[in-house]
Amino acid sequence: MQKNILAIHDISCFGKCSLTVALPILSACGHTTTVLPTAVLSTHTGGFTNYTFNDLTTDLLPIINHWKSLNIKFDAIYTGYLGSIKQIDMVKQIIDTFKTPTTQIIVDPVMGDGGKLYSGFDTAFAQELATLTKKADIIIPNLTEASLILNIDYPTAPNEEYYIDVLNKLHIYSNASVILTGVAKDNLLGAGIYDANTQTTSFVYADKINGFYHGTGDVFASVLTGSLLLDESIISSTQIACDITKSAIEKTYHYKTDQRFGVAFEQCMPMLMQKLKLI
Ligand code: PXL
Repeated sequence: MQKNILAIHDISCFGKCSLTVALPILSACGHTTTVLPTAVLSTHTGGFTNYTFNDLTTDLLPIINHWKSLNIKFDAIYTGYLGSIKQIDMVKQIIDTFKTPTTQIIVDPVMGDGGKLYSGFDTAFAQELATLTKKADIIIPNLTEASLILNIDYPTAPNEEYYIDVLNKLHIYSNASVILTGVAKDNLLGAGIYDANTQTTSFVYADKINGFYHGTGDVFASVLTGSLLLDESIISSTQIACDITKSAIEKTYHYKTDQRFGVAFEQCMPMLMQKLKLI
């Protein structure tokens, strides 16, 4: 039986992030994806100027009211970039409306990277988005988002002890399982995992590839979601997400494209399907 995943993110028309990444990746995993676009932008906000931004907040309730009349059910709700504080509140209502005992709530609290908030967001937005993690079964923050959620300084030289402390604190705050991305160790880059079901902490890594590209967080979170919904374990899903993200960065690094244009994740879809034993 195909799983139906509700993906709530923006559409950045150019630049490969959010829905233009989530939809093809979840499809490659064999899932049905229902989309709820939060905003339409000409590009994402990372490094571009003069981008258009059309907020779709007023469309959200009519769309979900139509779905309610059709009795549509979701196996997972996967949220990413939200455009305003008002939308965060609406997404909480949408989760309350559609969550069944088997619906997995996966929240990527998209608000910043490299120690800085993304363009257009302020600390009031960050504080409100932090509270959305309390509705989640699984959260996928990077270190910047973790610092904002916990209201702590962005670390200069974090070590494993630091990551374990942050994972524990994020779990205590949200009550969710936590996948902390951007965890570095020697020449490796990966993620820390706090599994709320087993109450255990683990780390998975892939080789670190030089270069910073936009949209890698969305590739990671979408692969993770697609894999979890195929009943892969949290550790195996996180390892697959690390491997696919690393491989997409590696391909892009060789192409020498503008870092704002996103990663060549499309070319890693056969590898993803192999890892998930779909082909
Ligand atoms: O990749 C996260 C993301 C999603 N959507 C928009 C963004 C960003 C990051 O910059 O600007 C519009």
